[in-house]
Amino acid sequence: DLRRITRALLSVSDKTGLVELAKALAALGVELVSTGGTRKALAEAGLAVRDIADVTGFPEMMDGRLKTLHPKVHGGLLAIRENPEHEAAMLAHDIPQIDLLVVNLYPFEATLAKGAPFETCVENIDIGGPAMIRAAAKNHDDVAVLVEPADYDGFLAELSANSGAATLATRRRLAQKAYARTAAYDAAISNWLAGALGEATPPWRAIGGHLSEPMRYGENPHQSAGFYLTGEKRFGVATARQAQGKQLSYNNINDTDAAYELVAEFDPARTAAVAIIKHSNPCGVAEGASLAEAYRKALRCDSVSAFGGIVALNRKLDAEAAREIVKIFTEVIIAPEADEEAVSIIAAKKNLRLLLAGGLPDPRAAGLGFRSVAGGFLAQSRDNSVVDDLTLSVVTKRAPTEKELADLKFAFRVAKHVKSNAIVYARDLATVGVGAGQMSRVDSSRTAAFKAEEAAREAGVRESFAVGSVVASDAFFPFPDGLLAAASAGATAVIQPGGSVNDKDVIAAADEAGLAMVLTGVRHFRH
Ligand code: 93A
Repeated sequence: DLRRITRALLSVSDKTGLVELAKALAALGVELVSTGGTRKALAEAGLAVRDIADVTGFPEMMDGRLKTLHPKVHGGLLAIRENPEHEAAMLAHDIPQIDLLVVNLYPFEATLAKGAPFETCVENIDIGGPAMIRAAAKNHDDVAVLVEPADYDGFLAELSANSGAATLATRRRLAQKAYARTAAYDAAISNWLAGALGEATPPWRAIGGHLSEPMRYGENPHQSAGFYLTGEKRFGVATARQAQGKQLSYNNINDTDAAYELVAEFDPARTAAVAIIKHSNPCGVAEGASLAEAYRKALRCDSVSAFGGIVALNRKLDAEAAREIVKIFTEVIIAPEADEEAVSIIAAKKNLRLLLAGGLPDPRAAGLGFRSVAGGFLAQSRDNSVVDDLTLSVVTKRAPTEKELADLKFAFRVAKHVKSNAIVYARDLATVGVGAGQMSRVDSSRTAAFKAEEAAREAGVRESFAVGSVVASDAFFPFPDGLLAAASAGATAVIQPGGSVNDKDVIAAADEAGLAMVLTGVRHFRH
């Protein structure tokens, strides 16, 4: 299934990596053919390159609208190599075989983003480029197509490994990518025109989205799945660079996102923070003087569940933290960056995936979230409320101490990222018990208190970690029972949205139990 590349047609707007690619191709004995601007760039670099006009026998015309739209070009891309009839047609009409197409399109999206006038946007609609891309991709049995400079190096590596030939697997993968590109390109043009016509673009259309990678399966092996990118300007799992490890699964991506969005709530300029996630819920979150300290504190919350978890860090991964993390089995690590020593420590664990996101997603950013329902889907704006921006009102006789207040804010920050009903016990800027996803808030309180006892037992400490803790609830306590469960577990202060018709009773119960309670006025349901 190998196809040797003998002739390449290069026609690119984005000339990144072009000369390097062309030099490597020329060194492999590949003949280069190009359109005007691309040919000029290659000739200036001293490469021998044939003008496309020389192939078609037609000059470029109509402001470049006609460059490659010609049977000699499309014949060279579409002809089936081992088909006698196709071969005869090529001979009869002097059609040159093209084995590799390198195209990236007129920058329509970038022109639009710059706010260019209507006519300029129209002129930046590429016709010849997508036509060639689609032709080459259709004929991937014989032809390889590159639509993005990021793919040049990998492709060249394959050619050198196979004495100038590309494998069918690669040609097919590139074909899939090629159609994803032309589909996204046309979607951008159609959305823009819809907008110009005054038609409201539905939010999911405005976001667009193109397939980044087909996945081996979905949440379960009998489900198929794909990972789509929206092009939103956010640092996260979708745009992170994978420094090592095998392909991420559907569940890995979901959990890594949960982990990174959570840890991004902690400003790296203020503190180091670590979140450990299992099944999209945190089983440990902590702040610390260093990432290593934060990790140790987070791990203490539920070291059993942390096994096989996802670890997210809000600062550059350093060697000290890396050494702590590799002590137990972890699926994925995600951080903004990593230093060299940390990378080499992680490298010793072949299967551990390391993702470097380049930055943290802004928790205050606008954006959309989706959920499918039978026959449709729901869209809503992101929950971008951050506890630091809220006015916290003390409603009990006793106000929280400074230490309690710091822990309360910490706990509420975490509760936002726990499946409802969410109850989070925190002490010394670390979670000590998390109750997630229960149908009753009292059950979540009990679960969290139980987890705090377990954590203490694991650590060989007699007294539950809930003693001297604070507690956060993602939504109001409808009755005093949930609150009293927390008090009897040993919590001394409470943070919750408030707003129940029974607030008076709940506050009275808090006063009676000597609790300090603050209300946020904002709810963080997450179902
Ligand atoms: O105006 S086009 O739609 N007509 C064409 O026939 C054509 N052929 C290639 N645009 C066309 N292209 C595009 O020109 C390519 O997709 C590429 O983006 C660009 C490269 O032009 P140059 O080599 O002159 O810089």
